[in-house]
Amino acid sequence: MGAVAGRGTAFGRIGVAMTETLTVYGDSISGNCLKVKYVADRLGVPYRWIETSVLKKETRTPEFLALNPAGQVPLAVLPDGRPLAQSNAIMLYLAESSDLIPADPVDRAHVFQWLFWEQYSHETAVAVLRFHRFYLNKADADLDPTLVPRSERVLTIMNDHLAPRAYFVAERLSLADIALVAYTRFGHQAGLDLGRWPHVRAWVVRIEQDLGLKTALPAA
Ligand SMILES: N[C@@H](CCC(=O)N[C@@H](CS)C(=O)NCC(=O)O)C(=O)O
Repeated sequence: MGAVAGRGTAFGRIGVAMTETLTVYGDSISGNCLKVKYVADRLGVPYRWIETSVLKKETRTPEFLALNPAGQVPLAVLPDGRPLAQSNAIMLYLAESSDLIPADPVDRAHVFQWLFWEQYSHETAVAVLRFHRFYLNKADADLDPTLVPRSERVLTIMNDHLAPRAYFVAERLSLADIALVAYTRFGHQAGLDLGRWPHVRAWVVRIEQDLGLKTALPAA
């Protein structure tokens, strides 16, 4: 594990007020962890990032399990010492009262709709496929045969949703875009060519620009 001071970019879009430093245990290869970083940076929330490697099993040490018995990153430790797990819960906490969560109740519920879908249907396909192919170097014959069709299906659902719009909800950047872009932007590492889903590809570039990220996508 290694600590790095987080660099909020002070966009002044009112996130959670932090008087003492927030600590984030995260692995930089993980989209779930990067979501938290993207939101904190966007909102200018200061944090200390403690790099915690999944591949080195640093989430399974007794010290880490004492903080999060689920043995998973991301994990935030709030300024008052309370731990908070689950990427989307951490994002919601950080973005409280900010423009990343719409004020309109239906728009807000639509953001939640996509956050739940991301965890249940998207992350369980695209992130797992990427991990098995790119990080575990599994041969196709050794993959769960449902992973590729499930990943293609979620990208098709996203592509259809994005065809007439620029953002997932209310035509502006929200937590729905940030949650969904985290693994989608690394789709090529899962063997998924985003050129097959052009609205998704264009949206990834748009969200990366909004977040001030250098594109992760290979040249078209
Ligand atoms: N639903 C959780 C998933 C967290 C998760 O799966 N974390 C992975 C890295 S992306 C992890 O820590 N794996 C280590 C392990 O299970 O040992 C979230 O969104 O935070």
